[in-house]
Amino acid sequence: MIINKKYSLLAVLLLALGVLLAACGGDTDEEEADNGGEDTGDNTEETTDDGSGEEASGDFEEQEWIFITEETGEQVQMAYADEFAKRIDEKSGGNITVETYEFGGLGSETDQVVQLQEGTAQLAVTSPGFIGNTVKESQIFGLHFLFPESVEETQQVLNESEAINVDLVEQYEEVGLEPLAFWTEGAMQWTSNKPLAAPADFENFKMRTQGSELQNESYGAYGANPDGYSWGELYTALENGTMDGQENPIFFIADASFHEVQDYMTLSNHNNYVATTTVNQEWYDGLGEAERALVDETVEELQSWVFDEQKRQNEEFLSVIEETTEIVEISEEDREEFKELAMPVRDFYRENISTVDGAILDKLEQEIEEITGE
Ligand code: 6CS
Repeated sequence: MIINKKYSLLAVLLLALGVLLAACGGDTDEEEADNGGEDTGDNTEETTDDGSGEEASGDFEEQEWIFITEETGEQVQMAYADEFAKRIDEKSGGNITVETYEFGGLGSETDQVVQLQEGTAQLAVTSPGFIGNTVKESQIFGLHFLFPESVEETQQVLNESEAINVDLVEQYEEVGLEPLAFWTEGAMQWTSNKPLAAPADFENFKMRTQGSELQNESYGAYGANPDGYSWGELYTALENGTMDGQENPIFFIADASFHEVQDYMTLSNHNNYVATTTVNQEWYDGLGEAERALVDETVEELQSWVFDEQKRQNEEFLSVIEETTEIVEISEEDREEFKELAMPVRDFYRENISTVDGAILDKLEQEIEEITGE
């Protein structure tokens, strides 16, 4: 290798010039340390130890990572993946290329989970509704009125919760996946072909979900007929009446144009859309220390970046929806009724979904209480 040749040359020079070099104060060890390890070709930890990542430039072997998402264009997950790719490119001096794939580029949302497990893709943004059959416990994010109504507080819970960042993470690890960060894409709202303001409005309502058992149970509790659908087919399903309505954050409703084929949007804030930066565990564990530090550092930086990005997109897109779609508000009384109907679904989760007898939910409920003070 070029690097070894360089060292050999240096060694010959040192031997030949020994005393002269010492007299000149030439200390090769010191010089090597002074240049921050540059050009050693060795992925040593010190390259990213200062957290800047900048010194790491040129120290990484050339490689390409595949990052898949469930979204397209500039939607939040894609914006996240592209920003991740940009930062990794900069920090690795162009040696690490992250190839980002939109929804559909490598199959359906559930195909993507398999690809991540098999290592065809190294990184992905996954959603509990689609990964819920693989990591049962992740369905916890499908519970309505569990997380705080405030998106800021929800993100705080996602950042700080031990139930999520330790106990739930272990569940992913059991199936060869490593979740690196949980983040919100914003509060979810209902869109519909008739006003949805009270639980009674859901009677026999054909509600689209991502298909997890818990999501279906949550809408069943209001009297709806829920059914799982890929979002790629959802516009047509809403247009032709196969489905009556769906839930999503505002940016996604507008960008996927669901509002064009729905007459109403209820500001329900019944749940947050939680996305997870997930990687193939074997790949992650096999990374050199410097590369792993680069990934960790970048994921960490992106937590506040993506919070601002989802906020911006959700705020901007609200006015687009308002142009064509009637906005429905829920009264305090009706909201309480929704909450009451949603409570028994927590026991359904404990008894039928959880593989740890609801222990993660028990802990999470306590942590949420501590953060919100309610
Ligand atoms: O509703 C869905 O299926 C999609 N919603 C969002 C916010 N992201 C991707 C997901 O597939």
